Amino acid sequence: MPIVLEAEPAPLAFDPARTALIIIDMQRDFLEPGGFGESLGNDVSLLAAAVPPARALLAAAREAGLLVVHTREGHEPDLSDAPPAKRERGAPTVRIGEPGPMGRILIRGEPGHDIIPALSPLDGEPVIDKPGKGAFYATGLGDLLRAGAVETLLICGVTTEVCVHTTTREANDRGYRCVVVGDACASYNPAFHAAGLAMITAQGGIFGWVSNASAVIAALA
Ligand code: C5J
Repeated sequence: MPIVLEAEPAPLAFDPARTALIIIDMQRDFLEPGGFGESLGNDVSLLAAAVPPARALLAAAREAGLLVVHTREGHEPDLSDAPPAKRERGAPTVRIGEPGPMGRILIRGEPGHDIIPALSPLDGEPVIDKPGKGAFYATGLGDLLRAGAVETLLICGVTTEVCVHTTTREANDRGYRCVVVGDACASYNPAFHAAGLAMITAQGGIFGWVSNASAVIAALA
């Protein structure tokens, strides 16, 4: 049965049985000191604001029986899936694959690659490991969503203008209705966060909708 969600630029009717919550890259490497995010010169404390709304959203999605999918950005220990263009870019204090206080930066299996404890996946919830910014590139996410006959995605996580945006754009082009849950997303740059959300709803919702955790929780109740 469709339910109606308050969203911008317009309310959206969706069927919870055909909806997935996708939580993007809420990893220690992005949210905690000593990881990939900090190596790039960012103040990682700016991402903390997204955690309570994302946690509430996750609890409501589980309660409503939605498919919950977690993603993690990271690479194989031999870096075979980390293109030189990504590894060599910029002037980080430590590069992808080098050792840091939470293990090798952005490498699967290292402590920094883990999802933060507040949003830990439950047994059985799919965790998509992705080498890129988008969650569809070089992953099984498309097959997983097709198998669940999913039509609508509720998307949150970090960072708004990078992996959340890339995934939303990929999903939009694949025909999904995408709702970005704004207060459950964050950026190291608040202006980019605001602009990232505004870009989604501009032009009548050029590639999706934006809502907030309370509105989604109310709609699912
Ligand atoms: C970045 C991400 N910002 N998860 N990754 O490199 O947004």
